Amino acid sequence: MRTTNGRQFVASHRTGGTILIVTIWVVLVLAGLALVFARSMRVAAIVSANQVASVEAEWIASGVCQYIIAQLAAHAGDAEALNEDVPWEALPVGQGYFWVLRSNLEDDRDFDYGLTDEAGKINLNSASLEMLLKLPGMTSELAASIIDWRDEDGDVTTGGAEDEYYLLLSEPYNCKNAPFETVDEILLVKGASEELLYGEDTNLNGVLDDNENDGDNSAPSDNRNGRLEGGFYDYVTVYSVEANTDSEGNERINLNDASARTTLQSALQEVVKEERALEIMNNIPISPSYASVMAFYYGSGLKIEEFEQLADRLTVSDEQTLPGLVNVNTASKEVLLCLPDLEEADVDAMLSYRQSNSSLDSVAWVAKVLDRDKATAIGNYITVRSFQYSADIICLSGNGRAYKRFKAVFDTQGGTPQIVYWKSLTRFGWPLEYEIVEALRKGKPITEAMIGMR
Ligand SMILES: [Ca+2]
Ligand SMILES: [Ca+2]
Ligand SMILES: [Ca+2]
Ligand SMILES: [Ca+2]
Repeated sequence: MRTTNGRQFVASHRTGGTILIVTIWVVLVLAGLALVFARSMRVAAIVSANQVASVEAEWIASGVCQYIIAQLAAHAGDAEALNEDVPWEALPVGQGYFWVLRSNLEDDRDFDYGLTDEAGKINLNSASLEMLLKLPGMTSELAASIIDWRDEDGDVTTGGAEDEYYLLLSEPYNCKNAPFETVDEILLVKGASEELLYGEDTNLNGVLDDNENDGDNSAPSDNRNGRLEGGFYDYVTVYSVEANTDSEGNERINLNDASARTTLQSALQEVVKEERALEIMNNIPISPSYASVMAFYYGSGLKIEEFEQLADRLTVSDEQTLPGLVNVNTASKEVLLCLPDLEEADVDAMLSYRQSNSSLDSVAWVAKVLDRDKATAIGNYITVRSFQYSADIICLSGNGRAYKRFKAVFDTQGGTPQIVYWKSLTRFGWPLEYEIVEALRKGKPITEAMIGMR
């Protein structure tokens, strides 16, 4: 019995031990599961918080569009006021913030904010081969291929490409043989690459970031020379176009239309005495064929003060719209250098004249700065008006957890500004100071120092 009892005791003792071990395991497994659930709930909570932040950033973007449309409507055609009178950085929307970033073409250490005037750029659809070739970083292969891409025919420009080239690619497609509809489309053209388009500025912020100045230590590969060699992305557009009317929307006088002679004479008489008007009319051939309004100025013997008052009302074309004219009041140095025959000294003279003179409301001022040959050479490529503006919109949620970045293009022709292009740029990364994101995540405010100079 004793033995049995002893055995029973040992057996029940063993059973108790087994139960205890099983219980411990169950508790351990349950505790583990609880931990796993807690963790996944925490992750889910973070994920949904991030999703909320992401949606918030998305909503800020639609608010920004309304802001831009309102500003464009309030400052119609006045690129200067849009830049100087309107704030574009760290503007609060709800809990979050937005910026409208633009490349600072004069200083690769500092950010610049505001809308970008598309008329201050070279239009891929109307620029000549010579003009394209003068873009920073452009190759002769790509320039020729741009011409072939947009022209209707299948004749290959030297170095260019038509169907024969594109149809032999591993993923073949046709040569477009029609105008560019977006700037990104250029990446389909022979000889084009993101390296040529964006240069060292791979996050498209116009600023030399650490990884853009460390050689091959981190992407992109760069020349580590302390300067940002960007591509030609900031200098090209496909959007610039204006109606061939004067600033008040009236039809212009076509100088090459012999039947418009009487209208021209009356227009002259509004500016000068009748006698002087007749004197000028005598200098105009019966069948005129002026290459540009600028050529008319030099051929007619008008004084520059007289021409200034008339230039906006004149044209040499019977086209309804004039695509791709470069706004000489807003274009960057690099863009002005692409205009026919212009050299650095000419462009510097234009920039300094532009800086010290306001209300340049016709292209006549160019004739005060350039000699006759040069002013005539660029005469048909220039304007002083802008109707299309692009915006690089950065939206950040109030808690700093999510941001969105978009490129948008607005067209103000015909009154209410319209969005004609919208694309996410979020993949290019957070382009501003990282301190901004860190501050918001800690619930601290954004300071001036984070927005301005690096
Ligand atoms: Ca073609
Ligand atoms: Ca950069
Ligand atoms: Ca690098
Ligand atoms: Ca560099």
